[in-house]
Amino acid sequence: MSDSFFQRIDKIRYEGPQSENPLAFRYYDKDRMVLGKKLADHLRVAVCYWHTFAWPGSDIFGQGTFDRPWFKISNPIEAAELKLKVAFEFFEKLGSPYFTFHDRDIAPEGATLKESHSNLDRIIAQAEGEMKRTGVKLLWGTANLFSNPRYMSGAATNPDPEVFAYGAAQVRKILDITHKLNGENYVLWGGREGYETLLNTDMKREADQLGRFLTLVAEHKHKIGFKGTLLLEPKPKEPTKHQYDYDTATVYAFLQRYKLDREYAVNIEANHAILSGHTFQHEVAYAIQNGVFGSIDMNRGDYLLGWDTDQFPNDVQEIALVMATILKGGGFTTGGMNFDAKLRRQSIDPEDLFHAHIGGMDCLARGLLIAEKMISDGKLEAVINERYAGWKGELGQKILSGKASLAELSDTVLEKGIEPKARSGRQEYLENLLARYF
Ligand code: XUL
Ligand code: CO
Repeated sequence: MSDSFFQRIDKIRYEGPQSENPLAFRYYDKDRMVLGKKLADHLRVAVCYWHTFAWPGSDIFGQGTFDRPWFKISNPIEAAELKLKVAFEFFEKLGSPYFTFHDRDIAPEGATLKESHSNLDRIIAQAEGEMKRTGVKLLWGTANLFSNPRYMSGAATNPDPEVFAYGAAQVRKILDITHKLNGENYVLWGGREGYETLLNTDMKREADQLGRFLTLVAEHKHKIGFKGTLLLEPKPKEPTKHQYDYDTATVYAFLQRYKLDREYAVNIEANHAILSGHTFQHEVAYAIQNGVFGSIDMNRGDYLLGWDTDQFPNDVQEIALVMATILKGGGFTTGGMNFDAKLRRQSIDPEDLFHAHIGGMDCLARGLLIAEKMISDGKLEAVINERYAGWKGELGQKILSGKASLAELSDTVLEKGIEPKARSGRQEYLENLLARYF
């Protein structure tokens, strides 16, 4: 492929931590066995289409900075075809087992929905060929229900039912396509399902509309026999001032209220977690403990900025804690680690896309290997077990099993003269213990 976009780059290989080669993996050793499973099968890495190939490097103050040949082609179908070729060249050279896309990233929107559908059919036929040729699989598909002006007041939560129906038509099409491509999940992110002001918003009505929409999607999933997982992606704000899918706890309560908690799991994004005032690990742990953990949108935010900067992850300690939480929860089933991450707009060279993903994959691999050590030696776990040990005793069991009333507990405390002794939470000891793994 001498005329290829990434012609200066060969297939990225694992060379080990000593390597000085910036275009090699130092930790992502895909076949290495970790707790009985290959490293790559733990991480299930995906490259996203939108930031990597569709975004031109623009921001609210400036135009695109990336010089990509497909941005210069005036025929949008031809541009999509070139973009597809380059995307698969990238997945292949990087060695990412999965990719993810929105309908409008992969094929251009037409003048009518019919035209948009036929554009998709044409490009998806080629994507199928590329997937077969390379063995790269689809982690999830999704619909863009937020860019077109018709969605400015939301899709499912729009005051106009015609917009709801249009969004439903878009989701039906891309869910069918995701099924056809053997996608392992389908994602719904409520891009503009929220509000700017309650002066013009009936929040209760909008929640019912969203519940209806998600029910229709679940029904369609079963009708077509799609076996993948439906995922909702929480985010507290941006683009709207208040998004309804605020965080995992909010989404879980919503799902229960509309009897959808068995139909949907969550796709947790690291940057969205911190925007909602939680740590990334908190969101993952909350989802696991409630049985709705699905997948990860892997990136990082900037603690000084209040918006979604979508940077590539580089904090090994954070990833190790998250990986340990995921491993203890049983690991991914259909989910994986999708890099919903983008270059900085000054990183204009094709190589920068590789540096970003190589660094991200190495960070995940390193975090996984550290999590393996944490879990295998069990030192952190032992402190937690010891801290709650009282609940295994007679009193603890009596309380938990519901066998003691409030009055009986009161009598017990008074009769036995119970005066609890405070015990240290040992946070600094534990932080020092944690530091030893790095
Ligand atoms: C936006 C975001 C989306 C979803 C898919 O913040 O994360 O790209 O992941 O629509
Ligand atoms: Co995301």
